[in-house]
Amino acid sequence: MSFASARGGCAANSMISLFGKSEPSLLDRLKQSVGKTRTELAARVEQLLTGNRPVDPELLKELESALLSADIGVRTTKEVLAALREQVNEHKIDDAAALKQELKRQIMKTLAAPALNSDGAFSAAPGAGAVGAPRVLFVVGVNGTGKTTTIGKLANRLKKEGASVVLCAADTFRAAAIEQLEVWARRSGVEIIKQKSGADPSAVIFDALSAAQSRGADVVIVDTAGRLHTKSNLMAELDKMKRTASKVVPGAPHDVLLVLDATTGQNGLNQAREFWSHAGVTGIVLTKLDGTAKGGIVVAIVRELNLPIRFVGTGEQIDDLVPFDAQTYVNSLFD
Ligand SMILES: Nc1nc2c(ncn2[C@@H]2O[C@H](COP(=O)(O)OP(=O)(O)OP(=O)(O)O)[C@@H](O)[C@H]2O)c(=O)[nH]1
Ligand SMILES: [Mg+2]
Repeated sequence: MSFASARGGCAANSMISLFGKSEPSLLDRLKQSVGKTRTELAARVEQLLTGNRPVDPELLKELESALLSADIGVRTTKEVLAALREQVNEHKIDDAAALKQELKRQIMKTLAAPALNSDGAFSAAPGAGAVGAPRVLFVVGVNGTGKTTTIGKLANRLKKEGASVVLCAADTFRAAAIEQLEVWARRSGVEIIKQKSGADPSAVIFDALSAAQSRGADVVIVDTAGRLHTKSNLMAELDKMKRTASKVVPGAPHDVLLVLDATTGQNGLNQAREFWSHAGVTGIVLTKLDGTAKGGIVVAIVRELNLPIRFVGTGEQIDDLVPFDAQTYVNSLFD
């Protein structure tokens, strides 16, 4: 069966495995990428929980400050601590090992929430677009978070899984943005649709989706210009781009991935909030996790925005993109 006749089905399979939880070697890399956070957070927790210290209010207070400093977020930290205090008071936890187990369980519970959420707006289940139409993925975020790099990595993964991918160069604003995407298209061996720098991004999207549609492509990934979440005219532009996409491919975009730079910590939360309300973000890619001790932001994003983390960027190379897995993340932080 050719790709053309398999499209829809092929895209669905690719996306499912992309968003799935396989690839043990990649999971190991997730562990590696949270190394700095682990050193910061787990070392402090470890210090607190060894040496037969009694599990008392003072210890819980210190644990609270360790969680806050890893950017797990005020709200999540409060909730986790309240749950721990309750269990301590009820004498269900009386030693450090039990406390650590419960801490992991509570964080895991928070991270698992969006996956369990039946609200379609948030669960963003990776189904395919209509059979016969390409699945359309928008990649959005503020300047320099790693959007284009992530697109290159993602295109490479999808291509390897047998999908035919078209990249859409809808960042017509930043100098050399189109050339940068072209380099990634060449590296991963996928097609790119572009216009001149300065062109209307919606016009490029129209072209790219029409071309992808007529060529029977499985997936179109749209690179968008970096924009500040506080600039309402730029957020409105995103909306126009989405409307254009849906005119060519009904239901598009099927996914809107927000790329957040993990090193920006809590500011990422504000960005995510604005992009969610203006651009209908369906999932997060958290980049540069390799460069931060604030990897706890993962928990804050999921808890406060109820958005799933789809991928984690673990470096600048083409293979440095790991499907996010909550259990592995928690284990890698504390084990
Ligand atoms: N360490 C590390 N660096 C990354 C990662 N992802 C992207 N980068 C780097 O971040 C820088 C910016 O990446 P781009 O992909 O150009 O970011 P962008 O969001 O497309 O930028 P604009 O289009 O200008 O808004 C580059 O130097 C990338 O190599 C990652 O996961 N880890
Ligand atoms: Mg870019």
